[in-house]
Amino acid sequence: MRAGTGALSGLLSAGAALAVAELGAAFVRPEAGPLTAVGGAVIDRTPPAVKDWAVREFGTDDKLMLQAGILVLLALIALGLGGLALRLRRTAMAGVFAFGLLGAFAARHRAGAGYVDVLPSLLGGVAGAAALWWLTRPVVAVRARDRAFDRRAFLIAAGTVAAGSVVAGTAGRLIGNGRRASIAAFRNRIRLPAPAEPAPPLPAGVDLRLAGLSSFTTSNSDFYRVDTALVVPRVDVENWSLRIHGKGVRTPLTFSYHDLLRRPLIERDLTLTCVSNEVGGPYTGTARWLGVRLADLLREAGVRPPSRGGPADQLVSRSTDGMTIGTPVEVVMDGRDALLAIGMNGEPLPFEHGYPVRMVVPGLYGYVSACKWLKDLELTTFADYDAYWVKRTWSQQAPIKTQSRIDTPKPFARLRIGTPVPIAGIAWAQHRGVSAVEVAVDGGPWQPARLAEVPSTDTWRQWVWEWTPSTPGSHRIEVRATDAGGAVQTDKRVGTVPDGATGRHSVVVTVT
Ligand SMILES: Nc1nc2c(c(=O)[nH]1)N[C@H]1C(S)=C(S)[C@@H](COP(=O)(O)O)O[C@H]1N2
Ligand SMILES: [Mo]
Repeated sequence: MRAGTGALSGLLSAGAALAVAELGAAFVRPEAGPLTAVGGAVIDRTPPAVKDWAVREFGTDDKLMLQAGILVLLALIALGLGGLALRLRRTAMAGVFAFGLLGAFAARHRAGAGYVDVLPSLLGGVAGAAALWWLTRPVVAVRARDRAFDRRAFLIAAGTVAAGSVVAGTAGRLIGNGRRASIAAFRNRIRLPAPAEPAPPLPAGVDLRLAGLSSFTTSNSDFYRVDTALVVPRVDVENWSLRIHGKGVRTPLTFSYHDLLRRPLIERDLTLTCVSNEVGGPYTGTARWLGVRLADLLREAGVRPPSRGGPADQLVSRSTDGMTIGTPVEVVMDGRDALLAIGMNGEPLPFEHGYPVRMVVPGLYGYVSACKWLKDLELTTFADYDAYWVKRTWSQQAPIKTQSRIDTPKPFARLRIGTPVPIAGIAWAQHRGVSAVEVAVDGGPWQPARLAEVPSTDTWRQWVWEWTPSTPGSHRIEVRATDAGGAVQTDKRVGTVPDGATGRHSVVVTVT
């Protein structure tokens, strides 16, 4: 009975603390909520190998798992503090408040946080401690005055705290959702201008249209998502601007969203790939991006590339959620289609993919080029500054490595002897281009695959090779690509850290 009272008091107090804090965060900003702030701090401190494992194991649900983990841990601690409160009430109250302090500390150290960001967690801590004080009153009264336990008083306190938490939590949700909905409504009303330079029409043969083969263009809903954001930022463009400044900038520039929309826009089909993609993995996609040529903006700001005497060799992009990404200035200004993208497959960037503005640079992995929710571009040097992932053991420079993937047949597919089947997939070596793909069965001779058309060297390329199985049993099908420079994709297996996986994808099938 007593233990139950303590446990329930602990849980209810923790619930009250969280609910009040989340209500406060609805007024301050979503990132100031303790769950988001602490979760973000955990993500930033997670060793790359563990992060890689989580992305692999849980995919896009990795963040959900993290928050569930934090909640379970909090519940366990709350149970402990509730028990403690029966004997050491003040200590337990201080314990609850300490968690408020922890949340406040995490919130204060999030990117872009101000002093107000500590308020939600502090208020939550006070509310939690007060709830614990009230809930444990009947128990304390028993000890102090040798009276029977006042069950009625406890139930009233418990009911009130629970109801209050639900009201506060719901109000926080509603306010937050209202703000998110109004930003979504704004995004829905945006009419993207026609491009000054439309994408070259896709050649008729870009898509082999085979069952099981990735389509040439990836829809926005199918496009992979990799980022550290616990809540997908919903940027209010009326309070947003993009700044260009730093070393070697003659004229610092600031653009509003509308400034960018008014500029000449170019449209390009580009393939984006994540460095965390394992051999054969899913973290790559191709979209038609609409945006401003980044090199034009840099030239307007007076930036020169290092090869023409510019003092800055690194362009650091910063997002509204505190991500930093470092890209070689030389690459951005070498004439390739490096974009500040505002459109993706005919619509404003989806929130998940960086609305209102993101970078896309053909030929580089996303973590060194593709900053989403962009708000700041700073010219600096690689010697002076390490961006987010570089501080976490990834390489400063990371051009795309040549890769190929078998999309069909799937592993362990059953094939019929004597019946031809298409072996098909995609290969990529952005900005160099793919010039050949070959397939080998059971380590036999390499057979040339037929390549689909491509609009440029900046996209992946579909390929197909027809195979007629002639012997029953298990067979291993392997693929390799050759880039336009004639370099054959290596079979040497390396992991994703520090600059991208290598090795060859293969699929084992059963022939009967
Ligand atoms: N703000 C922000 N931008 C980011 C990231 C991030 O974590 N935060 N991740 C980068 C990485 S690692 C990749 S691979 C691409 C993925 O872009 P996508 O989610 O639109 O596919 O975004 C890049 N831009
Ligand atoms: Mo990535």
